[in-house]
Amino acid sequence: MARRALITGVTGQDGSYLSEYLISKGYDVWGLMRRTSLDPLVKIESNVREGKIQLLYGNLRDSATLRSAIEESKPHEIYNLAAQSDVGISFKCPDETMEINYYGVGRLIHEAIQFDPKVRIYQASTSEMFGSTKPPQNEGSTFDPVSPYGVSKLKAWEDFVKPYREKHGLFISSGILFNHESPRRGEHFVTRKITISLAKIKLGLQKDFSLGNLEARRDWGFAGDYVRAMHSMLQQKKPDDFVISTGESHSVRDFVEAACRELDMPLRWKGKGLNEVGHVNGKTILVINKKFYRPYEVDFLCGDSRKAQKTLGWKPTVDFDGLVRMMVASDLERIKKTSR
Ligand code: F7E
Repeated sequence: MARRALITGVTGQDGSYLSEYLISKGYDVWGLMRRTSLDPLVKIESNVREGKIQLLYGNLRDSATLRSAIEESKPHEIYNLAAQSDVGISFKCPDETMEINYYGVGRLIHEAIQFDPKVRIYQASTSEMFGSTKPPQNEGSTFDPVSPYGVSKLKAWEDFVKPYREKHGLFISSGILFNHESPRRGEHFVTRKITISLAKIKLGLQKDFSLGNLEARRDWGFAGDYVRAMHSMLQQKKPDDFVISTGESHSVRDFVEAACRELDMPLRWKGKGLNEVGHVNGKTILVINKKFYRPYEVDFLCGDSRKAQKTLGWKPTVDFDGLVRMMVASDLERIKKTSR
């Protein structure tokens, strides 16, 4: 009999890659999605059409919907990928962030174990939990979040994941995932904002764009690699926490420069701080806007994923340059097609 997985947040970047990976492994995949007025299915459309993902309407804010989704899908494994995942927005909407990322986790775990205490649960933790802790960050590092998003994820781990696992013997693993990107990344995250804007500028469809802090450093990996680690965590003998990262850290500025190189755009920087601009062939293509700065910033993330490499046998297959190349090529191609 096929194993059954229920994925919350199935319509997002990670949900789409994970559902494809689990389908390729012979799973029956069920996805929980929120009702919204937009069409959120673009990333998983063909698998839904072909009946490879069964969709259930539900919401981490609503226990009754979680209960019925779990009763219907009867999962062996639950992957909790749904979240208010925008760190910048979390400063503006701290209550909503907490409601989904903290209370939502409590509701889901509670309903899941009522249904079957042996169900295996994956919780999406995040490098934002490390906050201002110095790199390299690993499972033994101190957590010191600086955003409502980081706090909500850390609280969920402290109050639900760790105690349910250690005191009640439940199988709940958490992946402390560092930034993971792809051509399917949401358009408001910095990497995708850069690749879309530069592709449009290259094609003459846009003049310039704005960014905030160029000096923040992130450990950016490929989301397609990271979902393999999520699955592997639930196949282990014991539940645990694992850092998933590439071990390579770059600044936002480095990302802009690498994307410009891919597009053969000779970028020059001029000025300083809020007055800095990026020029290409004498034209300003990039300006700094205070509005994209955060009240508190995580300055430097670089993960040490040796535990995952040793225990899960997991390794990333895409490095920084490969990731930038993949994202730039995909946006350039897509925008060329749609602007014809
Ligand atoms: O920002 C800086 C910004 O929004 C990256 C989420 O998936 O990864 C993600 O969180 C950096 C920050 O991702 C702009 O200040 C500059 O330093 O792409 P981001 P994030 O905040 O690191 C973690 C692991 C998660 O768990 C989260 O859910 O880029 N930055 N200028 C900008 N960021 C944005 N979004 N827009 C700008 O214009």
